[in-house]
Amino acid sequence: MFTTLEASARSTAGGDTGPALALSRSRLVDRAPAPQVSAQLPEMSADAMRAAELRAGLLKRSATIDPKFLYDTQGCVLFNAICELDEYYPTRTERAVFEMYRTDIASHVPKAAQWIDLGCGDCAKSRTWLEHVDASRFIGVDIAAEWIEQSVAAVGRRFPDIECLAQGADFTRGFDMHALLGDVEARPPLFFYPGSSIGNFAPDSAVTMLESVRSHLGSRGGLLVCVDLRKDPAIMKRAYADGLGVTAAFNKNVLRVANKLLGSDFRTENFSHQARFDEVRGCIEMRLVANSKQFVRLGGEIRTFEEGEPIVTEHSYKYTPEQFVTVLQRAGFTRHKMWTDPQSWFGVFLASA
Ligand code: AVI
Repeated sequence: MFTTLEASARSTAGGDTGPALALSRSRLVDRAPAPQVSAQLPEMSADAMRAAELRAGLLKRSATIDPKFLYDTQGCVLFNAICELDEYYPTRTERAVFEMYRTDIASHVPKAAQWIDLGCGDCAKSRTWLEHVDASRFIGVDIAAEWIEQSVAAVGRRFPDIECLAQGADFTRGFDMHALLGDVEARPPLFFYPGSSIGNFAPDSAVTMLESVRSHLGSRGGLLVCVDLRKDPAIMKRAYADGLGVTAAFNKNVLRVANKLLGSDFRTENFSHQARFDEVRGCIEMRLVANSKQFVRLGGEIRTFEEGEPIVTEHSYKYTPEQFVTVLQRAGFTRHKMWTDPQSWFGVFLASA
């Protein structure tokens, strides 16, 4: 859902975990048409909606926490630390593929592109691309609306000839950017979705999300999406169960997020981090498992967790190249090209309609 507020307007959610409701411009030469508001503003506050969603997941028979709750300020710091770990190969492998093939990949990006970074964060990855492609516009999209205003503004200072926009949005819920993008034949959109975050959607949801991207492309637009490829399960598993326990801290931090949002009384020391590779579904499943029987206060209710009972916090799907091409085809993409590293651990796909 994209919801638009004007330049200095802010989300009432506050903090970096709230569904983002802000649009700001760091450098906007012409006034862009306002993006369509695809849903009514909720009557509940953003925090109340998030709390309701979190609580509902925890009260299910098989408890779940949506992975977006992993990323409060502390969670973002821990995730950045994960990206530096030896065991967590995706970040450095993606970087290696980009470095190896940047010129070739850039040569396929249409001229005067609108470069749209989905989940832009500090915009560091996009910056390196903007030096190599002919972009007329940069749109940084992220749920952390307030944070990206600064990072998109910095892109504007570095690339003064590129019109820069920060768009706060939870694009994982579907989005409509048609009005914002304007004439996509004159300025073809290039959606950039790095970091293998597409793997955090189940395959059917990935198709839905990519269909939405595809509907914005016009005849010359494209999608540059990065995918963690299937490999030895031991290597994949180690990436989510590192020796220093950084991923465990990242996972357990979500219980602190719950305590803050719900006023619950989870004790992080009473849950253990677990990561396992599900061969059938082809994904890493990350969970928090109760070390002993737990009684947790959730608002007016007590949720009992039996010893060994898991709370599933994240799935990270790993694809073979053929499986991911099928996802692209189901989303309506007809052409694609893939670049990979020498071990074929990580795939960078450029796809178009
Ligand atoms: C953000 N996402 C692509 C990461 C992944 O690998 O699924 C999140 C993560 N979870 C644990 N480690 C990293």
